[in-house]
Amino acid sequence: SIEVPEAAAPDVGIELFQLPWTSVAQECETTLAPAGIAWVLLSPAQEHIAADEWWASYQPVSYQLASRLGTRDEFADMVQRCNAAGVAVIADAVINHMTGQSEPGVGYAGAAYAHYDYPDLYAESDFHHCGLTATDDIQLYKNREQVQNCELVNLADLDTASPTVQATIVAYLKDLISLGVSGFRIDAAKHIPATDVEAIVSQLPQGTRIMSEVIRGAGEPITPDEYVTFGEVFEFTYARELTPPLENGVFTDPVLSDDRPQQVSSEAAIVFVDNHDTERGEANVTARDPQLYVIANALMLADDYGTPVLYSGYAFTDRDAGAPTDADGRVLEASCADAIGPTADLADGERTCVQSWPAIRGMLAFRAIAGEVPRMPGVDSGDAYGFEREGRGVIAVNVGDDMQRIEVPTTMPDGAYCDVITGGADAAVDGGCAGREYSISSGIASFDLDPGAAAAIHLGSRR
Ligand code: AAO
Repeated sequence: SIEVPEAAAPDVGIELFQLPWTSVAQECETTLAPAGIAWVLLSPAQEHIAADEWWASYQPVSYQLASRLGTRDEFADMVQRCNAAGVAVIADAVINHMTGQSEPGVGYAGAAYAHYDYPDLYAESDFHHCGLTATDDIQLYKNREQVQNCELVNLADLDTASPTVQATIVAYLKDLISLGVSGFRIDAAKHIPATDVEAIVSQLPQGTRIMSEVIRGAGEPITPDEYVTFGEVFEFTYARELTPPLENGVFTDPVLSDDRPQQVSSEAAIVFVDNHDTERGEANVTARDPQLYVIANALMLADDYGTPVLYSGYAFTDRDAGAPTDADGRVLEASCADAIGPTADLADGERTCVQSWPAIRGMLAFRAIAGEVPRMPGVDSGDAYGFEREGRGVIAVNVGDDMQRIEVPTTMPDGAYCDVITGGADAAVDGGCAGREYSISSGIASFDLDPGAAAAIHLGSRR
């Protein structure tokens, strides 16, 4: 018999986009913890403008925890329950700006505001008025001063160098930490000088996890690399390199390439196939194409670069459409406990529930067994591609329109193995396989793959 290595501690996160706190708590207990997901990224928790679009969340009106996603009590209860289940909570910190509303208004939870006036929080002098463009809006991403001092799509831009602004932001973040939050996604971090983010972060308890959203843009002066001295960054280049081969069948092997020059170090990188912005924008592979989406996520989870964050959103035809709400505008609860996707035709507003897909759960189990061993050079065979995590697991995918055979050299023991893509986390059952079966013989793992199929086997999935 062969020895199965101990499963590595979970490291993968998941963005539960626009999911109410009561449902997040339930997911932590019923789907995330059982799947071996380490942390959950929330949508913003603070009070926002009263509007139906999902992006209302990104226009803060006050720092009360009162939003369409739930109350302060519900938030506090959710964080406790997630922590108790072993799932850390990462809050989305919208601290670059307040609203983009030119007219005064009243927020979702009743706070009155004007564009540059948020009573008890910020006044006119706390905001930038860059004076560099006609509208004070960012026009040129190649200009650092514009990106960091002008307004992102009319959103009132906080002067984050100001000590009083920093103190207000720090108090808000500390309030979230006091409720048990482990860290923050820093929204629009590119628009906040790295030195300001660092000054804010340095006032938080040590060990607070920081993930800066800095979209790497061609020819732009501000890069994610400026933000890695005090935390992690979302590495947008990863999906841009991962997904085109899934459409054109031309794979370039990252192991054989020059050290992934367009990417931050593996320790600093949060990687993803898509997120709530890119599924409405640049992403060419999303849950709308379930086969390719499984392949992309499987390759990411099998990789030895970065910390993956999965994305669990909802179907839409209108990119602005918010998640379904009740008459008061509260987002409806949803559960993924019984979802066994992927499903090609979800109705608008229905959740994708990737955390419950057997293929995703199977790959999380694969990743736990692969642990820290390196990714070996890939094998190309027509429109199929595969690679080994040395001695621990092998993955192979077929992105073409024809059946494809691919043979991947491996140091795993010869024998019969159960596929975790079709069989899920518990692929090997009662001497048989829950899904498909593949074999390794004379150090070669062989896969006959249908068009659009993926397969993955690991030391723990031996039949
Ligand atoms: C809404 C309305 C606006 C209105 C505004 C105020 O849509 O018309 O003016 O309210 O009333 C979200 C929504 C916005 C929404 C906003 C506020 O997406 O539509 O505006 O809430 O409600 C930039 C930032 C990045 C930001 C991204 C959307 O750098 O930080 O824009 N993402 C975060 C959130 C996002 C949120 C906000 C920030 C605001 O994740 O959900 O907005 O809190 C280039 C640059 C990027 C730049 C994009 C913008 O990217 O590099 O930095 O992101 O352009 O288009 C290729 C290129 C790449 C390029 C990319 C674009 O890949 O290589 O360089 O394409 O996709």
